[in-house]
Parts: sequence; structure tokens; C-alpha cells
Amino acid sequence: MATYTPTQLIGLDNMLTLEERQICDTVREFCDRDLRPHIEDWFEDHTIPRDLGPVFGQMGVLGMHLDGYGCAGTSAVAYGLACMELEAVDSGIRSFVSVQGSLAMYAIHRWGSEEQKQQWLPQMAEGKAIGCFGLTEPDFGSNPAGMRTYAKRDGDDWVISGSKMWITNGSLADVAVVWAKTDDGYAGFLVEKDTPGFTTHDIARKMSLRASITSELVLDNVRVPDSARLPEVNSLRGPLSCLNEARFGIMFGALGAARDCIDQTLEYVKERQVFDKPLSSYQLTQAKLADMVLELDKGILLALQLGRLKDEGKLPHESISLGKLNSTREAIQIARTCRTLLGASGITTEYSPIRHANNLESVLTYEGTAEMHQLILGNALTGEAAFR
Ligand code: TGC
Ligand code: FAD
Repeated sequence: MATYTPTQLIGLDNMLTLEERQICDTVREFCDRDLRPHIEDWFEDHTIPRDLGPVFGQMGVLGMHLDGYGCAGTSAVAYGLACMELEAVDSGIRSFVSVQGSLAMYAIHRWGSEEQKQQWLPQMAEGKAIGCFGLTEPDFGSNPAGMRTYAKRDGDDWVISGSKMWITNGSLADVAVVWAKTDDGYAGFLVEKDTPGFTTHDIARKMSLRASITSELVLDNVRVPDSARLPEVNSLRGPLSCLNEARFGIMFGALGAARDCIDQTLEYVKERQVFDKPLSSYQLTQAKLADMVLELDKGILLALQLGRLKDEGKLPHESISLGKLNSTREAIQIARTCRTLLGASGITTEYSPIRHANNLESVLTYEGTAEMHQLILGNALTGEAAFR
């Protein structure tokens, strides 16, 4: 009897353009050749090689949905599909690409001066310069409006003091996009790595997103010229607009992690004999598989619809919360259920579900926790902001 892959059941390929299918195939081949063979070691060693930057650059995935300045200028859907392939390897891999393209590069592209764009975007698209994005602080994660990092005007310069916490690629970055309060609202600054007073400290012993560097940024009277300030924004609209881009990528990406869990588990249950029959032949196994594939495919259809709206310029930022909330919440459930089907074999990194499940704890939390996205949707539906 013919069998189907999970995405064949919704005819995913028929919903994609030729270019989108080609991008998927190219990124998947690259992942299988250059990333997948190493991911267990990177996760185990709590690291990600810095020289992956130029490798991603050659692939054309860094800032791929941005126009000009050496960026590929693809559709939003193509970017999402690339995120799905990257996160099928590991959320840390997708994080590297989203922080570079959707947070650091997007901030410069959307809110930077022409000089800043010329200076940074081409080398960031090539992966020769790495960027990070400092919004969260030790005491202000879900509520960035409360940030204490402060930038004071001093003649032609700004002097910035404060700290940022949980910053992906913090110590790898050549340039940090740092958000600070000012007398006039909020501003973003491009802080180069060797600027006096600027230091980074990596966060150790993470049980999640181990194939990713997460750092604290400390700014102790860091002096930068006004030309380092992103000139086009002086409100929280600046960083929040960048989050929309990264959340969009996660909406697709988390489903890649879920798909990989299901793929590995399907192979396993067909081979594994329990009570003298393949594990795949039991009704309880099939019910779990059916429910997981249903959620995966529903998630992909939602992501694709929101992606098409984004490409038409008709996607309200509140709708991204639907996708980010759904994909992360369902993906972590799928990863955990796959782990149950693997039994004891599921507790080591030989199979991907437990690694994905651990990673998805971070993905559920960063870029707005699941609860924040419920509140954003609650606000959109009722007109009542219940954050405060
Ligand atoms: P609020 O008063 O509602 O708005 C302030 C200003 O921002 C505008 N705005 C938005 N603009 C664009 N996109 C959005 N999604 C926006 N949401 C609001 C708003 O119009 C206003 O503009 P203006 O010009 O009139 O001033 O802001 P609030 O303080 O009440 O906060 C709203 C809330 C709670 C939803 C927001 O703070 C939030 O989303 N909190 C979650 C924080 C978060 O997601 N942090 C993520 C940090 S980065 C990260 O996690 C990277 S992980 C990367 C990886 O490794 O992959
Ligand atoms: P808190 O805000 O303290 O939340 C704790 C709990 O309280 C959560 O369950 C939350 O949902 C709940 N809560 C908060 N407010 C409310 C409310 N009003 N009503 C009900 N419940 C509420 N940040 C960056 O700026 N740049 C990065 O590159 C970056 N990378 C990250 C990488 C990793 C691996 C991780 C784990 C985090 C990263 N972050 C980054 C930080 C991330 O965005 C924050 O962790 C996240 O926004 C949540 O903030 P918090 O951890 O301070 O949790």
C-alpha cells in the first residue's frame, strides 16, 4: 500500500512556487551535508562554530527576505520555508540565522541610515560580520518598556550604561544592536565589539539551545557617536517591528523541528518490535502519529496562509502571534510525544526528539512567551490590554 509523508497529506508541494520548492531543496541539501552530521556534537559541546557565518552567507540565507545590500530579496514564505529546514536540524541553527537576518540586519535595514546600511548589511549578508540584538534585560524580558539601559546625549556622542541578558550570538557578534531608553523615548545603537566599556559573558550550563551561544552584554559608560544611533526610530516600535520578523521565522521554524521528530519516530516505530510485532502496528501508536501529523499539517497551513498575507503586505502583527503561539506550543508537544514512542532510546541525543524538545523550551519562551502571545491576541480580540 502507498504511504504518505506528513506534508504529502496536505499536498504542500502543490501550494509552493517552483522557486520556493527549489529554496527548500537547496537548504535541505545543505543542512544534510554540512550541519546534520555535526549537530549532536555541537549540542553536546554547548557551542556553535563562528565560521558557520560565511557558510550561511554562501547559502544566501542571511537576511534573505531583505532587498538590496547583497540580500537575496526572496518572499517571506521562502524565508519561512528556509527556517523550517534549518530548525529541522536544530533550533540553535535557526536562531543563528534569525538573529542575524530578522533582528540585527532588519533593524539596520528598516531603521538605519544609508551609511549604516552600506557599512553593515553587505558583510552581514555574507556572514563575514555577525550581529546580535540586545533588548531583554535581567529584570525586563516580557516587558521591554521597563528597560534600565540608558543612553545620555553628550555633545555629538551618546554614553550608554546598562546590561542586556540572554542575547543570542552576543560574544560572537561584531556589532550589537542595543536598545536603550533616552530622554526622548527609546533608541537603537550599533555598538561595535571592541568599543571601550562593552563586554560580554557567555551563559553556561544551559539545558536548552545548547548549539547556540547566549550571552550577557554589559555596557559601562560606552561612548558612541550619534552616527551609531539608528536615526529613523525613537520608540519601542523599533525593536518590536524586528520581533515581528523573527517571530514569523519561528512560526515556520518550530514546525521544522516537529517534522524532524515525526520523521525519526516513524522510522523507529517501523523497526522496533514490541510484544513480537512492530511498534507501528499498534493502535495507540497510530493514534499518536495521526494526532501529531494533524497538528503539524494544521500548523503548516496556518503558517503558509500568514506567509502569503505577509507577502501581500496584509499581515497584521497580531496575526503573527497566532502562528508563533501555535507552532511553538504544538511543536513541543509533538517532540515530547515522539520521545515517548522512542522509549528509553529517546532519552539520549542519538535520536533528535529530546534535543528538539529541550530546545523548544527556549523557543516557547523567547520572542514573546506563549502567555505574551495569548495576551496580544486577547488584546486584539477584546480591545483590552491585560499586560499591566
Ligand atoms: P505598546 O505600548 O503596545 O507599543 C509600544 C510601541 O510599539 C508599537 N508596537 C509595535 N510595532 C510593531 N510591531 C509590533 N508587534 C508592535 N507592538 C507594539 C506600538 O504601536 C507603539 O508604537 P509608538 O510609536 O506609538 O510608540 O508596548 P507595550 O510596552 O505595552 O508592550 C507590548 C508587548 C507586551 C506586547 C511587547 O512588549 C512584547 O511583545 N513583549 C514581549 C517581549 C519580547 O518578545 N522580547 C523578545 C526579545 S528578542 C528575542 O527573544 C530574541 S530570541 C532570538 C533567537 O535566538 O531566535
Ligand atoms: P519573564 O518576562 O520574567 O516571564 C516569566 C513568566 O511570567 C513567563 O511565563 C511569562 O509568560 C510570565 N509573564 C510575564 N508577564 C506576564 C503578564 N503580564 N501576565 C501573565 N504572565 C506574564 N532576548 C533578546 O533581547 N535578544 C536575544 O537574542 C535573545 N535570545 C534568547 C535566547 C535564549 C536561549 C533565551 C532563553 C532567551 C533569549 N532572549 C533574548 C530573551 C527572551 O526574549 C526572554 O527570555 C523572554 O522575552 C521572556 O523574558 P523573561 O525570561 O525575562 O521572562
